[in-house]
Amino acid sequence: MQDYSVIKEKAFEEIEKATSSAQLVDLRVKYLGKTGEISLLMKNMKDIAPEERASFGKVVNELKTEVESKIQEKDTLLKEIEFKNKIKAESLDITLPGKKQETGNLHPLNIVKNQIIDAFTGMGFEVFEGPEIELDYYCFEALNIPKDHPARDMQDTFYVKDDIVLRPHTSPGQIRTMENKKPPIKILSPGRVYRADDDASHSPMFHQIEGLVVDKNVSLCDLKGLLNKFFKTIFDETTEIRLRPSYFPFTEPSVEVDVTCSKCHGKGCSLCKGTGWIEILGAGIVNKKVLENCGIDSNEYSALAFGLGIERITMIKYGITDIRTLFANNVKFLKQFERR
Ligand code: FA5
Repeated sequence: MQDYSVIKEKAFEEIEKATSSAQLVDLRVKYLGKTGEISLLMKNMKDIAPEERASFGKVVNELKTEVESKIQEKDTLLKEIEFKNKIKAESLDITLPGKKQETGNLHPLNIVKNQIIDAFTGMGFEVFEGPEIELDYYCFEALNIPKDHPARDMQDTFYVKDDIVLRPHTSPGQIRTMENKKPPIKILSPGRVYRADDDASHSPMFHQIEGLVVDKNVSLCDLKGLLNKFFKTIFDETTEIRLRPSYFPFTEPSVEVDVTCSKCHGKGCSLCKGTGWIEILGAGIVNKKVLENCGIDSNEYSALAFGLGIERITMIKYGITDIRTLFANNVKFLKQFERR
């Protein structure tokens, strides 16, 4: 009986002190296993007086049950603690700052291209995009620039083959449209163009937008009115334009169009080299020969055309002084154009 209470006290104390389920497994073996201390008590049965054996057996069995349920109780408690610790270790710390998702934004050239297209589609123009690798015929011949014409040097063209080029302007869009559409025509032809040209204001790859209007009685007045409205929309209401005589083989008369400097508003500054004006595009009344090349009766119809450089307008709008910054992919530079 004495052994009994000593074992019980010791077992309970050790179970109480256990800090893991693994320790409890060891304690179960130590007390209740085949050769465990309580199981060994049973082996003393033969030394017990026969009349006491029944009560001895009962007491040992009770001890077994008590130790077993004590282990069970502690095991449940430890498992609960272990589970809580595991959850705690795996839980998310929602106070940590999140990972920022970087978002892209439109390139300034695309922002301005969209603004230009919006301004013209608002005046009834449709958009037509032609190929960048173009036949010599559409870039030159059909535009009244024959093979031996000195104007071919004007473009500094990249030749792919004798009769295939990287288009040096978007004017082939005029021809491709007039070949496929009957007047009245009002189209814009935006896209990349290529020239062997490279300095702070000229890039070997740049973007133009060609405009073409074919209808009855189209005149230089229509051209001036159209461009006047356009530049007031794209810059601001105070912007004025002026037309200077120029030369393009595909227009007659041809003009160079200037706008009042957006920085000094005509007073003269470094941007406009003191003149108050900035040259912005080439335009004119489409040469009758070009209309005839496309099967359009030049006695019935006349046409106006213009070709503007998107880079130039973007540089003026945002005060960019070197065209190369538009193509350097400097994220800090590009982020300035993020829409807020
Ligand atoms: C032409 O390309 C004519 N096709 C425009 C035209 C269309 C005239 C229809 C008449 C009728 P020009 O070579 O001037 O014209 O170029 C037009 C514009 O493209 C220029 O005003 C300028 O803004 C831009 N540009 C020309 N070369 C470059 C270059 N290397 N880099 C960036 N922009 C350029």
